Amino acid sequence: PADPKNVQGDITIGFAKRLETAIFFIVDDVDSFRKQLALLVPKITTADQVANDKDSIKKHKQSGGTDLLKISGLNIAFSQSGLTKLGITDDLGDAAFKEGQFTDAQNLGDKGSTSGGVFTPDWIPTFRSAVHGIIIIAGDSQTTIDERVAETTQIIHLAPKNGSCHQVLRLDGAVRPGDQKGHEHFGFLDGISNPAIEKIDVNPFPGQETVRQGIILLGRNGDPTTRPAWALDGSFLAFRYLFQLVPEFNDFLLHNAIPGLTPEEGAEFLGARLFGRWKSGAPLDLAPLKDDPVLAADPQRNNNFRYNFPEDPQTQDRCPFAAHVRKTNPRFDLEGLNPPASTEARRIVRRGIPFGPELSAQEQQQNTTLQGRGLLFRCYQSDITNGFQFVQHSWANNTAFPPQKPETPGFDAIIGQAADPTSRTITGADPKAQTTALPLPIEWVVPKGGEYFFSPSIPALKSTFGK
Ligand code: N7H
Repeated sequence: PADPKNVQGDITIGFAKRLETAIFFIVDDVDSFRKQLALLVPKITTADQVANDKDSIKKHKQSGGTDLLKISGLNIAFSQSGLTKLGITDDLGDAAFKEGQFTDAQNLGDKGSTSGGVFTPDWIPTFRSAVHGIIIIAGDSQTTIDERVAETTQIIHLAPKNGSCHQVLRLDGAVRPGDQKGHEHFGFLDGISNPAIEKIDVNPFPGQETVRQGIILLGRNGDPTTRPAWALDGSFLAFRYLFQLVPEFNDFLLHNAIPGLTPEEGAEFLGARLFGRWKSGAPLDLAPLKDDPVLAADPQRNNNFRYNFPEDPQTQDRCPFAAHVRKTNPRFDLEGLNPPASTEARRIVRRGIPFGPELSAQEQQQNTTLQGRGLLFRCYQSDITNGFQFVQHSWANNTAFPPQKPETPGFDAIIGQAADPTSRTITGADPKAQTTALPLPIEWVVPKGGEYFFSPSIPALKSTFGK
């Protein structure tokens, strides 16, 4: 198994964070970049360190501490164009990584225009041309982030010009304020369900699937492909710059509120049906009719469900087939197939953070987004073609998934993308009218960029990347 001292900490454990900054860079001078990178490697936060940090936070809280401990994290990853620039020519064996996300955008369902047979997604300019790498800096406060950004910039000469590399974009994310902590901008609690990794997350919560290390780390047991030796204990990072149209989504919920309840309750219920969890995080499979905040807050119960209540697999009584969490992790839906299939190869570990301001009064009144907000989505896996790409393309965007159901499930209402965005529908939104296809008039999650990166192990950063 992997030594946690060798693995970058964002992958297997995930940074403790209140704020997070992503710096996208281009390498200018390969020789000096590799030298500077060698100096940065000792500063990179390993899985071992993140585990210790999280332990310290726990102990601090247990002993009554209410202030935030000063904690920070630093990780780095490279795109295929970055590897090429550095002269690293080995094929990492992942088709999606190799072609890059810009080339994959149409396949993912992103919108754009075609000219002369070439598709260009409606992304911000930075992601329409090459980005060589990403530096992720997490911290407890703006001061901590600023200090680490300054230190990193100085070590690797991340200069506007004449340096070894330069920054092309900086994106800042933050945990939302007050009682919205941990909730993303639509208001739903995120980060409840991630797979446990064998021999790393040794005490999984009930219902948490344990995957072999090679589902997340290259070269370990379960990795489907033979990789170059230096890729061992690295992981592919899929980054997506996802905007969310929050007032428009809320307006849709109110106008399509599930009947038989007050408009507010009907809207809340519809939102929960589209996600598969209530805003609190309580899963519909266990709390199908009303929210249960106690269940939501209980890690022993809030992930312990499989969509296999005796009456459930073939009805949408409890949870729509195409609810976001069911589409992206169908649990028993695949095991219950004839022949059964496994979800293991499709599991990803998610590490996102919201960006952008809270809703303004004006936006709420006008039901219109005036300021950009959304999710800096990241996930890790040993194979993007099997992981993120598959989940987005073949599950979320595929109306017939999960298969062999009495009604066509429809699109993942949250992230499913259609060639014609006005054509999306979902069945089962109203539990009393399960065959009715509810039109989803717009896509409320709008990708504006992204890239696929490879996050190398510490030994690889020392020997193959730095010098
Ligand atoms: Fe989703 N959200 O914050 O509202 N997601 N997601 N996601 N997502 C999940 O169970 C959300 C996106 C997965 O194991 C929850 O942890 C939003 C993409 C997977 O049962 C919530 C966006 C992809 C799971 C959200 C977004 C995924 C999951 C419930 C975009 C992959 C675990 C909390 C802006 C292609 C499912 C939880 C499981 C859960 C939200 C994007 C995948 C609330 C807003 C692009 C695998």
